[in-house]
Amino acid sequence: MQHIVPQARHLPQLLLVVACAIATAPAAATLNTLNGQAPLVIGHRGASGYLPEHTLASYARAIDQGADFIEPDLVLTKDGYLIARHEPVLDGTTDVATKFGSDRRSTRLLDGVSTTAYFANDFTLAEIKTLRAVQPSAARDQSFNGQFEIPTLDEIIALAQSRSTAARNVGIYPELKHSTFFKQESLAQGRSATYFEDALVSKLHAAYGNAAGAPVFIQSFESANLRYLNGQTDIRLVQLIDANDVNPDGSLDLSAPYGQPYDFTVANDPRTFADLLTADGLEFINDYADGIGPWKPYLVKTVADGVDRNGDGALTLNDRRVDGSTGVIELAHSRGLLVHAYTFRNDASGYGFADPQAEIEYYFRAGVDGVFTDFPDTGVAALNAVTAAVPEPQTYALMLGGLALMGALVRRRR
Ligand SMILES: [Ca+2]
Ligand SMILES: [Ca+2]
Repeated sequence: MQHIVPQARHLPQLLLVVACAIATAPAAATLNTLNGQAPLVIGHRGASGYLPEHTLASYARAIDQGADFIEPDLVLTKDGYLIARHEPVLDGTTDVATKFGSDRRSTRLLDGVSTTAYFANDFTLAEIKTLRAVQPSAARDQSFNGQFEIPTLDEIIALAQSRSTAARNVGIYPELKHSTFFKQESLAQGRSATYFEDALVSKLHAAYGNAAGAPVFIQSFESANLRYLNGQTDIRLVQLIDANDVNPDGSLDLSAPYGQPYDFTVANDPRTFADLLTADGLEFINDYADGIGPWKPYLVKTVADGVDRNGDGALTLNDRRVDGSTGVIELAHSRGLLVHAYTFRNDASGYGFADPQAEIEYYFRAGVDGVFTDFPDTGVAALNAVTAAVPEPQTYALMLGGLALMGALVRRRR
């Protein structure tokens, strides 16, 4: 007769198996995120390492690869539509120069820098829809150039919602680009000073409702626009934190225009982005935002100490010595702020890491709540590697159940 329950004579072996399983099980709850949940993989400009950035194809690829959020950068057209481009400047990421004459270029001050270019805000949406995206990085795949339109926010929301299921929400993480610039442009066109922000909130509330639980984060490098939005919406807000460069000793280079929010520059507020990551700065942010989005060298200190760590005969940023957390993640978490770090790329410097997946795993273990990456598949692989080390609660339940069964059989034997 076959026994479903183990026979008593097998007890010593079974007890040994259970004991070994428990002894080899990794330590529980090693995630150091704010809320203990798995960190987010944010598809930066979509899966922009693979396809031209800020196209529906790029966002769809990010979703295919398992990204939790897709990240559109937003700018305004002349006729007031929100479209996805990293900059109001169209030159680098579209074929605009092949379709419109140079008479359509203009010179404007963009965050204090005189810039001559094709500006999105000089073109109607109908004109922009005649453009096609191109891959701005010469080192990346150019074979998709000319295939994809410039998407509107409406189209991006429709994509994210159509790809969401009961089991998986695909969120959007829109960035307001250059709010001070668009404030001036809107006023010049007879619109309200907050037309840009109001247009975004109106679209988001229509699509998701006015709810902190919406699968949406609004992000900006500026601060005044986020403080304004805090009074307009319950949707979560993230203060981005920039710098110009990282110094050999690991400190940040805060040269203009990347050293402080541009609205601070206009308002003669002397605080730098680094100041915003002190205890006082994080208290300030905590008054209006739900999280911070710092450039990654703010979170993990790396030092250029002249050692060729990967032995390839060249000294690169990847060789920098990794000195661990700067304390910013811990300080932000102590204030209840999420930390989403940018940008992780397979084909660019890892600042102390030659292996891009190992770099993301390091940041996940350090406790970041999300990463912006051009290669969402690498982010998902890193997430799987880190969370695989944390046993599921069911595993423990099975182990405890097994032990209880053993105990009962031992008692019956007596
Ligand atoms: Ca962005
Ligand atoms: Ca090297």
